[in-house]
This record gives sequence, structure tokens and C-alpha cells, in this order.
Amino acid sequence: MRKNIFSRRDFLKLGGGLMAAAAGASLLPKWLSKSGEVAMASGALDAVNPDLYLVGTDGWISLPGQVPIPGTIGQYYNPDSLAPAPFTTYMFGFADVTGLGQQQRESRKMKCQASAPLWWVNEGQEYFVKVGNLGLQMRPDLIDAHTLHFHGFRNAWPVFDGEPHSSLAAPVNGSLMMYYKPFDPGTYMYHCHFEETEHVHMGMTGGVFVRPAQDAGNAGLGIPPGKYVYNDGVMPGTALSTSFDREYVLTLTDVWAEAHWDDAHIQLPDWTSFNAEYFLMNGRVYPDTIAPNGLGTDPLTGDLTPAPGYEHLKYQPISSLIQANAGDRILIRFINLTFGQQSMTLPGLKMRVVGKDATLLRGRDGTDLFYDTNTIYFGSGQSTDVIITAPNVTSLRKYILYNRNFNRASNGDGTGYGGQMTELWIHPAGTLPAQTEPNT
Ligand SMILES: [Cu+2]
Repeated sequence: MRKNIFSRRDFLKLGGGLMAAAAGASLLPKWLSKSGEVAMASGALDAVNPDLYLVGTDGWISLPGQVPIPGTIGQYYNPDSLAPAPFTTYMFGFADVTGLGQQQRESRKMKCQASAPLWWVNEGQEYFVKVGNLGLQMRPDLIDAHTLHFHGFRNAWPVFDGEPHSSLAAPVNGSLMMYYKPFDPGTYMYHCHFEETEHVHMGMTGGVFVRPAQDAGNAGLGIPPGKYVYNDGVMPGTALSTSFDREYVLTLTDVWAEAHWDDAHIQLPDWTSFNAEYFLMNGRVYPDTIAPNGLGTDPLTGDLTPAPGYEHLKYQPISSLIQANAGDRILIRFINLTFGQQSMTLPGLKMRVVGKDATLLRGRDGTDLFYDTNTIYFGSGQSTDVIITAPNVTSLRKYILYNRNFNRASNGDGTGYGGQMTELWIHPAGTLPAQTEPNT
């Protein structure tokens, strides 16, 4: 959530009618049936500065290797002949335009990012998230809407959950304001739910998580403030604790180059032939996964700034390099938004699985269901939270974390390492400063 905390005062600015509509699901049919109230609601919403403003559009990213077009000589689905250098692959995706003016916001058309912006919220607080639609630069013939679906949200109500078949979506040049008050901490994911087979696969996917109320401490139980994955109710340092020092989100997606080429070249993919060649981690493939994070949004242009020397990763800004000091507890939030099951393995270190699908692994009677493993296996649309205790080292030690299906740890043409692979770098105690944001 990029640190912006929506204040109670901002919320009260909205006025009673809208507040009732946003807070009380039972009022919605009346709200929708009276055009005067809809007008009042949209007018009031125009005055709200969203905590997060995402726009949907298209764009280009860079993936190494080649995927030939069958039956041709020297023609490739990837790199796409239409892609401007140094890019290779056509995408749909989201861009974070929070706080930007209209000109900068609209300049992000055809400049989406992969994976979509990572964000997070605090349990029990209120947020407004706006989702806009800039249209598809390469496909003006498509009038696809976009939505923001918070996948895994419990008690989701379709009208407010970005599921467009039974409710609303943002049309081209339109937007929707979403209201959230999250109650269940854990690791979730979000994606556009419009033409979802296509829009999810084309890249409108990202990670989102809810921090637990226990981060503020629990005076009744004597638990100090800190960083926790869940409201575990136990002291840090005890066996059932979910406390951690550093956190990383690894969002897994895949790219079937033909579908991406088809969308750029006004062709229709046959989804029954789906056969991804690229397996991505936070929108990149190894070794780009361990390249640095991008440098954020330039407020003057609205565009993303790549890390120097990594211009090809301008629209793939999220690093998957995991770094920690000896003794640190490292949280990894795994998210699977590929179209299949994936098996991620970390030889040489134990991963303690503490949560799955935004649920603390503990029985209703308190039974400890945590387990240690070096391999997690999880399905499409699922998340898994693991904590690794960094070993004691006196010099830098590196580990690899990869998809143990070797076809998914290579790129396109299949030679060499690539795909869903990253590295863990463990430094001697005291080397790294405290982490301020995830994936840094
Ligand atoms: Cu969409």
C-alpha cells in the first residue's frame, strides 16, 4: 500500500450517503436503483484521493531466448517483431499511478508493469483503491474493460470484488473506486477478472498481502510490537511464532509466447493449445530475477525508472533476490498465478511452512501444523507462507531457489538455466541494515 494510510478524517469527507453505501452491503440495491444517489456517490468519490490508484493498459517487457513460429524460417513469437528494443514481449498489465496528475497518468498507456505493483494493507484499516482503464494502445479494436479482483478474500461480495460477470468493470477511459476493510491477515493475490483467461495470462496479476493487527503488539498476551505473518498469539522466539525480520513476495506467472504475439498481431490464440515456454518470478526470468529493483516512478513523466544497466527491465521492476544476515528469519510469500501446479525447491535450507491460502497453519484446537520442507508444491491461485532461518555464516553464502520441473527453470529455447529461479544470499551478521520494504 506504499505507506499511505487512509485517515478517518478523509473517510468522513465522503458524506453520509456514500459512506452508507460503501459500508453497508444491504443498501446497495437501493443505491443502484436511484440515479440521484449514484450521481451523489460518484461526485463524492471524485473528491477522494485513493490510497492506491492502478490503471490497466498494455505494454512491452523483455524475455530472453527465442520461440520460433512453426512453419516459418526466421520468424519468432518471441522476440516479437513489433517490440521496440530492448523489449520482446507484448503484455497487458497494471501500472501504479497513485498521486500522479492526469497527464502523467494517461502517459502510462502502453507502459504497464509485470508483475503488477506489489501492495499491502493493514488488518482492520480502511482503504480506497481506484482501478482505471487507459485502453490498449496496440489493440484499439478491443474495448475490454478491467477490474481488480482480490483473490482469496474471504466473504467477498461480488459487486465489490472485481468479478465483472455479475457486477461492474472499468470501461476504457473509465474507473472504479474500490473500498476495502481487510480482516484476515495473510498472503493474497490480485488480478483483472475481465476476459480472465486472456487478461490473467497476459499479465494483469500481482501480489497483495494483509499485515496482522499483532504487528502493533498484544498487550493482553504480553507480545511486543514487531513483524508477524499472522495473529499467532505467541511470543517471538517460540515454536509457533510467525515473527520475521525480512520478507519477500515471489509471484509466479507464465508466458505462452504465441498468445502474447497473437494479441499484438490481432490474431486469436486457441487456449486449448496453451503451452507456456516462460515461467516468471515477479515478472522476470532468471538471471534477471536477481537483478536490482527498478528505481520507482518519475513524478515528472509518470514513467518507471530502471536501475542503471537494466534498461530492458524498465517494466519488470520487482527483484526476487533474497538477502539476509545470519540468524535472520526470512519470510517468503509464494503466490502461484501460473495456469498450473508448481513445485519450488530450496536445497540446503529448511523452509518452515506457517501459512497457506492466507490461513495460519494451526488446528482449531491449537494443534501445531507447521512443517519443515525443502520443497513446496502448490496449485494455481494458491499462496504459501514459509519462514527460513538464515544459517550462521562468516562469509557470503549463496543458495538457489528454483522450480524443480527443469522445463520451468529454463528460458524459451531451453538452453541453460532460467525461468523460475532465484538466489538467497546470506551475509555475516550485521552486514545488511534493517529491511524497510518487502523485496529490498
Ligand atoms: Cu483486464
